Amino acid sequence: MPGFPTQLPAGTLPAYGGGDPQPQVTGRLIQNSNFTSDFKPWWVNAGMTPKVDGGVFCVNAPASAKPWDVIVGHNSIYLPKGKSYTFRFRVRTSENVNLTVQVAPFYNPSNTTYLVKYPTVTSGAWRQYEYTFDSTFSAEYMLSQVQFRLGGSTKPYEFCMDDVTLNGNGYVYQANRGPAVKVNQHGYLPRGPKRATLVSTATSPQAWTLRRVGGGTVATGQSTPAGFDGSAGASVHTIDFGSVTATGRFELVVGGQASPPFDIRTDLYASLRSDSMRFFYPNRSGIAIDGGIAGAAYARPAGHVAASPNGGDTQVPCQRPQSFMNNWTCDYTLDVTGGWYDAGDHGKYVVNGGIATYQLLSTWERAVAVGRSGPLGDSTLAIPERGNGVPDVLDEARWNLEFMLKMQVPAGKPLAGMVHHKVHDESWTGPPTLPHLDKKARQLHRPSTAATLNLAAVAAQGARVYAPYDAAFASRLRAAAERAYAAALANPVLYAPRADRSGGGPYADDDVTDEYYWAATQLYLTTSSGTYLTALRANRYHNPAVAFDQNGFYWGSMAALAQLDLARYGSGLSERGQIRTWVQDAANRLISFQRAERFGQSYTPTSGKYDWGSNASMLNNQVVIATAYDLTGNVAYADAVFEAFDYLFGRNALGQSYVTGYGSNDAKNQHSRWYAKSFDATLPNPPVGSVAGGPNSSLQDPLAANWLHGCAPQLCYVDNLEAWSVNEITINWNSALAWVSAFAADVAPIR
Ligand SMILES: [Ca+2]
Ligand SMILES: [Ca+2]
Ligand SMILES: [Ca+2]
Repeated sequence: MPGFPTQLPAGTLPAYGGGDPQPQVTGRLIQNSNFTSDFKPWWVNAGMTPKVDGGVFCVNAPASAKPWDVIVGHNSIYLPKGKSYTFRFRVRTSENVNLTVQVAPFYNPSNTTYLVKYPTVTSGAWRQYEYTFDSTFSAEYMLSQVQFRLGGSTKPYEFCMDDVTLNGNGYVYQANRGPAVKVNQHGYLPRGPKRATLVSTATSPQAWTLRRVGGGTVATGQSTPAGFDGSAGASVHTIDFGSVTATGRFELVVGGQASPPFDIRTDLYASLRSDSMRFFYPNRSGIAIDGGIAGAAYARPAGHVAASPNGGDTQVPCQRPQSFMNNWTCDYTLDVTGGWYDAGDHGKYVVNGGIATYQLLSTWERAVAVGRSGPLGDSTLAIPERGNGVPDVLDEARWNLEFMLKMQVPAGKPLAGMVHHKVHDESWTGPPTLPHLDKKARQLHRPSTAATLNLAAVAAQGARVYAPYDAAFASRLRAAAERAYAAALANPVLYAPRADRSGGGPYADDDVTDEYYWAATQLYLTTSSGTYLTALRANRYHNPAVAFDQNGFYWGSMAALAQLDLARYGSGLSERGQIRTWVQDAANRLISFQRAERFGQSYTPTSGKYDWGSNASMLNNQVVIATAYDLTGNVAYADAVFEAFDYLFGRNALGQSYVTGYGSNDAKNQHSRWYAKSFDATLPNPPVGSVAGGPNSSLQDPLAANWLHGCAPQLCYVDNLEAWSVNEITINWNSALAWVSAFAADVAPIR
């Protein structure tokens, strides 16, 4: 075997915390019963403002027609089936009123209730109530909600409550982690690395057998005890069966327990190269999705076009003045139809659209550079632009690049040349909501320096990539890129506020030095202009060991991508040799951590906590390592990329494959308003090839916070649509999967 990279730094792992999840249910079905300081997580409608005073929750309920016109509610209550509950509370009202009190499913199209009572409350004094009910549904658990319906009173009145408790058993989630032998459920390459991880407290080596599914033994060996793994919260052994080169379908057996089956074959990644791009077409905005192309289950009318309930994205006004952005607004509307929906909602964001578009273009640019562009050419993807003479990956990327161009502020207007940060609904919708049924008003958000530099970078890259296919488009892109870059220089610190999060994520980024580096790099690579060369050389990221971060690059941290492209394509740079060394050093460092990890993961977060989208961080680290392979031909880098796929395809503490349609226990209930089969059986799961964000130690959604509290990093995941902080899908994560899959498909046959 050719040599491993030499002089690896020591791969010291961080102190991973946590262990088995400890569901936070006992006594906490109502998370705020006493109102000692705050009213959250209770919510209200009808424009009311709750106040907590003297340990009591109060609101002024307006006069209204129907009980449900005025509601005080509490979400995120997970009830198991077949249990008994007692609901107690005290209320005081300033008028005699009839209340409706109910416990019901959160998603409740048929108006089911487990408890519904209509107490008549006499004004003035505190009244105590107590009701019992049973959870009589057939599902294993139900996400439920408590409501006090205060509407239907002819007079406005004050409603106060306290000591609100719901006693009974909460739902206790227990993951089925599958067999103790964790393998890459998709498969291994005949000549690639082949390792598995055994979860076991045994201190001595354990005998393993590799056998053909339905056949005989192919190899045997002994595991290597590897100690306690903090990322998994468990003691583990590693198993190396790399000497096996036989092809077929196999299982690995330890102590009589068989792993999930897996393949050993060379063409493992050929289908993933195109499947990983299936996510984009059904996520397009502004075009009807053709079931004959995307698959019948994905057919839907065009979203956010003129015929849409909210008028779509044809004439979108600016956000109404908000204090957190100095009351900025504008006097124009823009047609910002098209583009991709960012994730499982209907928002369209320039910064994560930017990295996603860039990564698709980069997939193509790399393939051309290494002489393997054929499998990404025309008529290779399931998109409407098959057969138009243009490589399909460029057709798909153009759908979003055209949208990004539309987000640029027109000439003659304030901040002309800058780019609006995002467009989305004024408040959040809930799942399921298909794009063409979205009723909420759309708004353009204030331009940002980050979004402007994203357009500069991606349009500059596009100008060289599209030039052989559409010279007019290429020159339009170059002009937009130069105009954006100049506008960013004139408005260098216009940051997106963190508070701008109603109806869409803020995508805040207060360091745009890396975006300047990326934009100057792309403009230089396209134009060869000394102006951009001087700018990129002056950037603080143009130095050893600062552009790369072991946590992985992402939409807010782009310096690594600039340096990878300078290493590949910066042939005019006198320092290109040094830059290539910087890339290799970054890859070597990642590999040193990967070898210290016990599940093959190319992700070792400095904090010891897995981030939101940890799988994408892992994939983006694979991009760095893959680039080192392209620069050097050292097969150790290719093998590190392949081994990192082990983790993503099931060699992890949960035995979970994170790519839909790949592996026997694959993620398929990712958070989405239209790939929402678990909410509505007539809707599909996400397309084959969709990667879930994956374990996230911070558990920001209510389901994950309830079910997974205390989890070791790898255990902070559940394949549930409601668990959006661990199970999202996004364009900028699937673009990473697409890039690495194309690399793997190219390199696997020559490994
Ligand atoms: Ca109280
Ligand atoms: Ca095409
Ligand atoms: Ca940044």
